[in-house]
Amino acid sequence: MKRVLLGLAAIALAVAVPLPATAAQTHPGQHGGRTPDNLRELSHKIKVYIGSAVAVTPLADEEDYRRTLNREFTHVTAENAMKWAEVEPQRGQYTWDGADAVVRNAQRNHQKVRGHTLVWHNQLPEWLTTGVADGSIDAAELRGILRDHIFKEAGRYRGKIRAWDVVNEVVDDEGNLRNSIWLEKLGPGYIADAFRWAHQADPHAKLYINDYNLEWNTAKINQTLNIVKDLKAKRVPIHGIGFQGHLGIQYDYPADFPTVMKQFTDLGLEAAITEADVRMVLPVTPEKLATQADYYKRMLDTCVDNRRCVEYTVWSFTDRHSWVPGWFEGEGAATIMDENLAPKPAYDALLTVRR
Ligand code: 9MR
Repeated sequence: MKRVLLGLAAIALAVAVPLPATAAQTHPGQHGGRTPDNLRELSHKIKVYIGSAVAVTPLADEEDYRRTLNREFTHVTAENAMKWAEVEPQRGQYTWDGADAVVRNAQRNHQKVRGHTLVWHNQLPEWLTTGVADGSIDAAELRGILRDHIFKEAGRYRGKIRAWDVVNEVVDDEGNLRNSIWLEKLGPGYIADAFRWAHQADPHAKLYINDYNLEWNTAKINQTLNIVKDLKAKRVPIHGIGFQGHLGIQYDYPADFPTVMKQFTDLGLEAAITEADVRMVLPVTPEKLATQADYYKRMLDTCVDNRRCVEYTVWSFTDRHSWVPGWFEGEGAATIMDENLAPKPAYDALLTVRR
């Protein structure tokens, strides 16, 4: 039905005949208003950016993937293309092609961009981790390397990135600062340094701290709140809190999430759900898809109900390209569209969300 309507709309536009109002009002929404035809329309209606992670290869090679991405979303995040190992695989040799392609496609399609990510413990280039491990890169040099990296990358995309994940996953599940080369060699001050450098490199970008399990893990929540308070007390430029939103229906929905989000936004931060997906133990059943739809919708409700939550990004929009099956044995089907890009119940549930 939706596709028929879209087809009709395209024909109507082509011959410059306005669609009769009734044709657009065939799906009454739950609060009486018309249900949006797609996520882009929803995004405008609820005034929350709706984003997706983008993978570079399908963006280049798969016409239907590209078309769906550009029709449905008002925000994008490069799933891997902006990570350090991708952009500087050999020391001093930069490969921006993938990241550039994501940004260029976004600009052409009026999508905002989340930069992901400047400082992380994963997907670091081999030359860097090896150099630190064998001692050929000492702490002073490492600090300079991190600074250069942030200035290079955030500087390259200056003015083109709405928000940067400056630091990603810097707290572990026990609530300690994560043990990484950054903490070990540079001490906890690397976090403030990273935000200051990113701000100098791109003064208008919103600068985020981003993490997983932050929707519910109390130890992680408290440590992250402390980091934010400490940075704010030191007048370090931090503007946003990113909740990755990687959920699974075999676990209870994190019902405290709205309260947790408020704890952060009460500190003056804006909020985003940055990597939403909802995995399940296979096989797929209608009941599991219904639960998944409910989890996706509740996350978006949480964002819409908090005035400071500005973005809801899914970590890929199709089961054809999702990190989940490769990481969790026997699990999958975590996204809002199936392998053929057919909308799943989760997609339809998102369209019913209202402010
Ligand atoms: O989806 C990404 C996958 O393709 C990569 O192999 C993986 C490598 O660590 O990273 C995945 O994305 C992660 C994101 O960058 C940070 N939060 C967790 C995401 C899922 O692992």
